[in-house]
Amino acid sequence: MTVVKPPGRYRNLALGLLAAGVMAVAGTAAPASATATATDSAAASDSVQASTLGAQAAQSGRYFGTAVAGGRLGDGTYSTILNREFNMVTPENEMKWDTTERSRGSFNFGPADQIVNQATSRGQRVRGHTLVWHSQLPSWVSSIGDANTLRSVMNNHINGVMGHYKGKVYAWDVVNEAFADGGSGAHRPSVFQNLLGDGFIEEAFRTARAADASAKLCYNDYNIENWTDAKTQGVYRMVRDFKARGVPIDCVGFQAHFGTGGPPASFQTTLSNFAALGVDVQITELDIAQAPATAYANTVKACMNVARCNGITVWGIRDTDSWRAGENPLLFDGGGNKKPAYNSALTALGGTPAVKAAANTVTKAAAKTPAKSPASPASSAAALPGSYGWSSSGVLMSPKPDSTHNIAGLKDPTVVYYNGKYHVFASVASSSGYSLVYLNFTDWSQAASATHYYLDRSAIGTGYRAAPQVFYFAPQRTWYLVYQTGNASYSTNTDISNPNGWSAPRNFYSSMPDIIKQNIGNGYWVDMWVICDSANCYLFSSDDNGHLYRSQTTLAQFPNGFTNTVIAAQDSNKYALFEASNVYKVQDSNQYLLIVEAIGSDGRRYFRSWTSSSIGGSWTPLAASENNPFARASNTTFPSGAWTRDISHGELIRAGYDQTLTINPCKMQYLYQGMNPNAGGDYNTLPWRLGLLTQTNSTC
Ligand code: 9MR
Repeated sequence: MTVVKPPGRYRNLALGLLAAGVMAVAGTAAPASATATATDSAAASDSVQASTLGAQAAQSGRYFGTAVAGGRLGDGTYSTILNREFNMVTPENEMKWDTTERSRGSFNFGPADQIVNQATSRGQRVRGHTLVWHSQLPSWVSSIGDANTLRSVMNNHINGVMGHYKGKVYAWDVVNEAFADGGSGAHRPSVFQNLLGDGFIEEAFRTARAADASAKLCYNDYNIENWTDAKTQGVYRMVRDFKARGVPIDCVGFQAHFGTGGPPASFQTTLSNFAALGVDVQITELDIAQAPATAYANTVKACMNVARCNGITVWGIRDTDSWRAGENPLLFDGGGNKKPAYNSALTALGGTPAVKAAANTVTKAAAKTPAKSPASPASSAAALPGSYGWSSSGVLMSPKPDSTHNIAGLKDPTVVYYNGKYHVFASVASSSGYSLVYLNFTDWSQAASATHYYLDRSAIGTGYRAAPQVFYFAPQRTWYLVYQTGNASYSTNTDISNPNGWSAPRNFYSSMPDIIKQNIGNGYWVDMWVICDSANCYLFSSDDNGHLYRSQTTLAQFPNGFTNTVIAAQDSNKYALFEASNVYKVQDSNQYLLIVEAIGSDGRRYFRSWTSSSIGGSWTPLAASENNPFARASNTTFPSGAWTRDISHGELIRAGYDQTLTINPCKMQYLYQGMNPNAGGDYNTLPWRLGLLTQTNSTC
């Protein structure tokens, strides 16, 4: 093969020495140390003892939000608590129809923009509240007398408001409080119901989906927390019907305006019954008369015990901010002091009240204690645990040099299970450079005997091609192989099992994005990774200089249009956030998992992990330190012999094979590269081999 010697990390002598375990270099190069990692960008990464509601909720992939009144943002006590405690914000009144479209066709977004802009700039997400509601509705709407006019007015309102906030709102309360109180289980009378009939809710959701496909669409109501109530049952029947008929609905909001007794005993049952329909459930407007600590704890626990209950919002910050101020129903008193209910809510979220342990006082000893599993019982089984154990296979795949391919290392595997076979693509490395290889087999026991097909014989051609990622892009019914060539490149194929079917390389970018040029320093642009949600595709890459980048395009434009390149994560210690990042969707949850390869204080490769409820972040440490790593030799057993001390570049085995990169969080498996710890010399000739980790501490 004709190989152009690759630029980049593959000629990085220092890294070669590090990989070979030359500790003098590792020491002077100051790789990640346990304390640096725990106190750095991954602050409190080892601890479940977060000191704020938002940080604690994030430990289990949830959010903790509050209603915000724009008029109070100038109040220092208010905004201090807001920005310290909460990572989701609901404008209390500013997105309602009587503010956003007071007269027909004339939209006013000023008040809500103020809240949204402040929240976004602080990394808080936004719940949109609300689009179609009988209350706080201008009289020009409630006095409309014919169905066609109202239909067009309703759809125009949804399009106008959602269009303005497109991409900026996590979830919309599309329709609010449409069901009647009492025993009927029917819709309540309203101008929408009276003129458009039962179908107005469905129409609103369909319009909303088309207006912003990136927002979750919720139905929101009060007095639907008690399972046997007629109103609860009415809403349940509607959601079941919507799911059965494909009407777009993603979540149900339970307002949870409770009396002193707190939630009904059946609240958790209600949440899990709705979740079982295939929607997220959220507590959207929580307040409890007199705020008894136990009542708050019971409410939070009900959510924590349901995997798809992915967030809690309280309806205001201080008692004096509440619409029920006379009942002192919130977590902070009028002076902004934490009430007993605050500590009980924080504890129920899985942490310890700040009085006992604050994140900023995490000690070295505390940082060495592995985190306990964040959420609790069996019903949360789908959530990822906060610490990991693995068992490794022996070497499963080794290079198979032939007369024209002199190979030293088999590296960087990507894998899908499709049509009864594992399909593995990997880099092959030698002193002359890098190219790609493909093999398939039905079972791991067959991996060693699989034929290696060198992809430089396809239209992919010769030259620097490395670090592949394969997935099926369902919208185009096409397989994509993403890899690095100095640029981020891809080839396509309609048949994954045909190694000759791959197209010639094409680039995702015309050239390296400016933000990468500005931050890459002496690093190298490597390890491109694509993942898509229902609206967008994202292209991640690393620079071996402490930065993880993310670009974005729409699902419709993919593979073109990757712009908006941003720094998705960074660490001042480049070895702590090095390369080989993977992002996955966690099945049946709202979580995404990010893992990034780091170089430890022993000079060996290992993985750190974070979670987020969206691909765009922000990323919360999961198992993210040397002492509590995602995958490292130190949390791996080697029943057939410790053949490697590096757990390096690879991929989790996915639940499917499409562009969503979905993983099943139960008994995870990770295909990785490792090598003989005694090997050394030129980085390109290191003897990398492939092995498989299987999770040993799975709770499901
Ligand atoms: O908290 C809101 C209050 O400031 C408004 O005056 C009131 C007007 O109806 O709406 C309150 O918020 C409501 C929310 O939008 C929907 N669920 C019930 C909430 C409490 O009334």
